[in-house]
Amino acid sequence: MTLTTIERHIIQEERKLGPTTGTFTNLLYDIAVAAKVISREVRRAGLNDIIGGTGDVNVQGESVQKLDVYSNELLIGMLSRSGRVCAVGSEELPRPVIVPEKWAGKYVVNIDPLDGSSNIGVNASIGSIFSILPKKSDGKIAQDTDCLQAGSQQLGAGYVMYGSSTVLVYSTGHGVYGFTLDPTVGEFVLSHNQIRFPDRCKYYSINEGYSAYWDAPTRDFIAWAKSVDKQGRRPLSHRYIGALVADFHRNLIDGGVFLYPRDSREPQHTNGKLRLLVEANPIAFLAEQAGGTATTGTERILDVVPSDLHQRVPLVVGNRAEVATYQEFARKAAA
Ligand code: FDP
Repeated sequence: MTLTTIERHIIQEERKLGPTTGTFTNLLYDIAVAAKVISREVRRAGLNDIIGGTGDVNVQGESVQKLDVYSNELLIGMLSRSGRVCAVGSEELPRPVIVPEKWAGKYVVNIDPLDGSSNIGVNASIGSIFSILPKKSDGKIAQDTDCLQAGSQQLGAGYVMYGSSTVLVYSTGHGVYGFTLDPTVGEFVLSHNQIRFPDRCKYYSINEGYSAYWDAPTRDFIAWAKSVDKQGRRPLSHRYIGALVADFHRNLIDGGVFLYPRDSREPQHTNGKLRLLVEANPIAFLAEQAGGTATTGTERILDVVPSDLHQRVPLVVGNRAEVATYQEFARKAAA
């Protein structure tokens, strides 16, 4: 019996690229270790004093949860002292953490340390998201702008979902792989080899509560998703957990489209809600690697050129054919 642990898998994948220094392998492994620690805290939530808010508000104007702070500090601590990373952009911090010269490595990592924080207090699924980029600026010390790269520049991306089990899904541009944490041995073990969106799209995921604020392409798409077709492909079923990682993961495994479109709520949501660098880009990278698509409606997510660490972007991601239908509605609305 062969057990493929995440460490072994990452090394095997890196070997396919020829001789390497192993730095990238170790970086992914650092993230996996941090994920195990966060998973432990999540599993003990309720027993330890980690549920609830800190009383602070983050740069997004959202109330900061204790688990957000814990995950953010843990990931930043692990990445910035590894010698492999020169800058870390985090959803929780106004500016990137620039690693001092003696620790500075060649990779940049953007993170959403704890996604779906509104689910923490009710024991529903939450996640961590990461995006790995090359250092772009000259010199040993990174610049803030190193974090501001288009998603097409990503060398790897992934997420950890703390759900009924803890699952780590990642891609380095050669397919998507999923690992389940075996709590009895403390290892992430390969459980989902070469993940692809199934041909059949079963679900659509959107916060229907905001339908009064939707624009025409979203209204048209959701009406289409609910309509009956003769081949029996529609209506799609509706599922929405309210944590991007969990909603995306379900759609990736079972087939589906996730939407957080722009809407008319001023001022935050006129460009959607989700963050380009720490949410949309890594999720779009995984979606494309799994045979799906991710768009703003009019532009490929991975081509959006960022201008701000906390830039928001409309996101429609999932099965290729159904996302194309959304794009068609967007084209019609613009004509
Ligand atoms: P949360 O605010 O709970 O952290 O980006 C954050 C996010 O969750 C996503 O994970 C989720 O998909 C979305 O926001 C949910 O937003 P709504 O509550 O507006 O539907």
